Amino acid sequence: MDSSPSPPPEPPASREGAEHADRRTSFRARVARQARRLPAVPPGPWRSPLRGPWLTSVFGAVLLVGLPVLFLTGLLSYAAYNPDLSRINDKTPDKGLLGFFLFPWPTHPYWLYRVTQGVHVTLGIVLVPVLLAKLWSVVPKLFTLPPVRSAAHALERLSLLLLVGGGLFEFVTGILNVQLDYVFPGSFYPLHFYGAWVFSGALAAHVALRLPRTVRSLRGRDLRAELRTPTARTVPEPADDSGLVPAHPAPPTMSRRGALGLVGLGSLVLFLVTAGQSIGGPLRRTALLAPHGRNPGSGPNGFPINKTAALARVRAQDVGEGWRLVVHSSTRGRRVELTLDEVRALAQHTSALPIACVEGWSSDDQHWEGVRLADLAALVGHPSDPPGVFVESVQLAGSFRAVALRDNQVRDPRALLALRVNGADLSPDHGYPARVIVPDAPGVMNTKWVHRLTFGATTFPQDDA
Ligand SMILES: Nc1nc2c(c(=O)[nH]1)N[C@H]1C(S)=C(S)[C@@H](COP(=O)(O)O)O[C@H]1N2
Ligand SMILES: [Mo]
Repeated sequence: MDSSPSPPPEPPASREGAEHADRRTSFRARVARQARRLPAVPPGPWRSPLRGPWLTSVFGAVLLVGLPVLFLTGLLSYAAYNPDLSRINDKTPDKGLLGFFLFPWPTHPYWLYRVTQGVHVTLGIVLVPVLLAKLWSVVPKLFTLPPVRSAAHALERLSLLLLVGGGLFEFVTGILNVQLDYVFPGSFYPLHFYGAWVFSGALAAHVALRLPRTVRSLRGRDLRAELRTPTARTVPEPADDSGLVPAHPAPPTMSRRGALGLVGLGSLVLFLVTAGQSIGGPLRRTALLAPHGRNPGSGPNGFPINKTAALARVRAQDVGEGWRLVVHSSTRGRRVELTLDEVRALAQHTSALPIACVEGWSSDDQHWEGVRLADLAALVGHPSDPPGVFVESVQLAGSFRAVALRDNQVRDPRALLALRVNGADLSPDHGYPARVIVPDAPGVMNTKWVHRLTFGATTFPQDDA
């Protein structure tokens, strides 16, 4: 290696001057200058010349916008389950004070949950490359030695552990749940919910500590100039105390433009192969990553199916000739039992509503036809202002076989016990002979293979206290 030291360049007079100097200085001269300024340390494993506070701050700024949206849409998804209504709906019974934000989920606009949960899942997937890039950019800090230097340092390390661990945990549990279809049946909700609070707490602390520095780093370099800088002119960021800029940088194999482009392209590709499952229409075919959304078949029942009748172990004899709808009022003490023909003889109404699953996929609006929940309430003594209803399916086991609906959901004239969809009987997989469909409710509230409705109850009538 040629090691004749070149004289250090003139100190630049202004920031613009510094940038010009940056661009003129050759990589080797820059490395030599940096090496002289820093204490002699062995090269170490983290030598990418791209690492530095600016690059980290760019990824950080994207996450700073995206993560709060993920957190808020996630909390909305919890509220949409109406967990305060019934322990049957409540997937996080030990949440205590963390349930402070819950509110009765509205039925207007009917597409709200479709949008909030579509955003939650799509954004979560799209942010994965940014999260990984951010972790890559700070990886030297994650492995500093000695691991703990003082009490304050220990606290900082602990908060980093919660931040990095919490972030990875949230992304991994969320994606596994979407991709593998309820891998943690009941337990996903508490895991993801408590994880979100831990992660968001650590994130808030991290942002409070780092925001000023992030803003300074972002101001210190011009993004547009960076996007014009090719690999050949890519030099390390100025050495500082951030611990990110390598003391002994390796020659660049990629520009910052290239790194940002790679991450952006990764996110774009993930967006393109995911978003179709929530946007629907012809774009549904593009949702290559969507477990349910992509190929829903054709015909009136050609929209995505979450659990088939076989998977839910629905027995043929329970949805055949012998099927009866039991409608009951726990407060009026009235009970009627109807055959399918008798349900068909009640006033039939239509409403156009989507199925919007917590997993992020949703169907386009389907044309449902059936009996209003409010009319069924009237049948058992609630002619006006009906209470909520407890809905049970013929399914013998599984966490989605029963659900409690609120009074606002029962009272909405678009809320139906549907018998038909798009002009045909429900298919066995979509809940034949009867299913609930409620505007703006998460998919899970739209119980299929319904056989009993208990107005005024919020749990199984037998074990009502
Ligand atoms: N009885 C019963 N109803 C159910 C389910 C179930 O597993 N069992 N799955 C729910 C979930 S999670 C969703 S997203 C919707 C999906 O309805 P679809 O399969 O007709 O699209 O049904 C809901 N109704
Ligand atoms: Mo669902």
